[in-house]
Amino acid sequence: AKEPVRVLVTGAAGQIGYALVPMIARGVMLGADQPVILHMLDIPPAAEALNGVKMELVDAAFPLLKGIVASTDAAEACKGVNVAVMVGGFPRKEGMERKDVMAKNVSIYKSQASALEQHAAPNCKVLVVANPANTNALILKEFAPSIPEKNISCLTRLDHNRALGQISERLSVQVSDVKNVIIWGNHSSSQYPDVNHATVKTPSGDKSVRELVADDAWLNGEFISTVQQRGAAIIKARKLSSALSAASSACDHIRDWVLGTPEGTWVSMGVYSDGSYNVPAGIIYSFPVTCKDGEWKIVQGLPIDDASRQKMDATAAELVEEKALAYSCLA
Ligand code: NAX
Repeated sequence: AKEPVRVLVTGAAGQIGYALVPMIARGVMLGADQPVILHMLDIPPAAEALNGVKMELVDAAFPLLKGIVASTDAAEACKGVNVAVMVGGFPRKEGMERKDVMAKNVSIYKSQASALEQHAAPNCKVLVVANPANTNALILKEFAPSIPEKNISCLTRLDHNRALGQISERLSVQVSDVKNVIIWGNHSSSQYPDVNHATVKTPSGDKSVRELVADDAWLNGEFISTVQQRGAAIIKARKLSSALSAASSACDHIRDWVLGTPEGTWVSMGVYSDGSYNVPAGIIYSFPVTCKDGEWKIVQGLPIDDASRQKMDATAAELVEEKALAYSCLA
């Protein structure tokens, strides 16, 4: 039998946490034959709610779930974790300045970086979900210097999956037959959902999404804005932000990272930029990646047209500015 993998979920008493922990306990993240021990962290005001989630996990009698650690102490929660999904953070509240929200999250991610660095298992893989996701991941990287930068990522897979969903709806094809969209940049409305390399599987082979849709105005306009604004549309409809789709996409992100992407398929991950595609180095930027043996690699050599270049640069500029804002909060 396989050794259990320890998976940390921070903000586990929140909305996404509530959707995510049962998925992990059912094997959606790491596979149906992989036992897990769930580590859940939240803050003291949420301790009682966290205990309620723990009770429900016990009640659900998940065969793969070999243990539960529920704690409001970061050191205890991080002990020996192999995978860390960072969902906890400080949300923007009405009337708050961007800088104030940034300052709160910078301080959370700085201290949780240290907790992970000191207590997580060697080679722990980290996924930051909490917003501002790219910049929280960058702060985590900066303050956990002994965690290799390749082990720190942020979630743009939800945006990637939203793009697949829109193409599938538009063409009335199975979402599983659509692949190789790209989310470039920030997990914010400046992101660039790129379909220029995306394809659909058809009986006569893979066909380009651009050719099949045959409506550049839609692909360059409404498609992009729908994906960029989808989070706001969900809030408007549900009066709550995306949770089940965020949780499911977080599972997709970790599963593909650990178990590998299928041959010929890439996914989008926010990773530490090495300057590929002339994206500034030193920011966490979403790129197309393939994964093998637990490691991601940026897909190289894709042709980039002028319109794409501009959008990729604009979202990079926003991340450079967020980085400066985050650093100003540290000063
Ligand atoms: P909730 O407010 O329901 O839950 C957040 C939880 O985090 C709460 O239980 C809170 O007590 C806890 N928390 C706060 N500070 C903490 C700390 N220092 N340590 C541990 N836990 C802490 O928010 P939810 O809807 O679950 O969203 C969580 C985060 O995901 C938000 O930042 C949200 O903006 C972000 N999202 C990111 C997405 C992405 O694709 N990257 C999409 C969905 C979501 O909007």
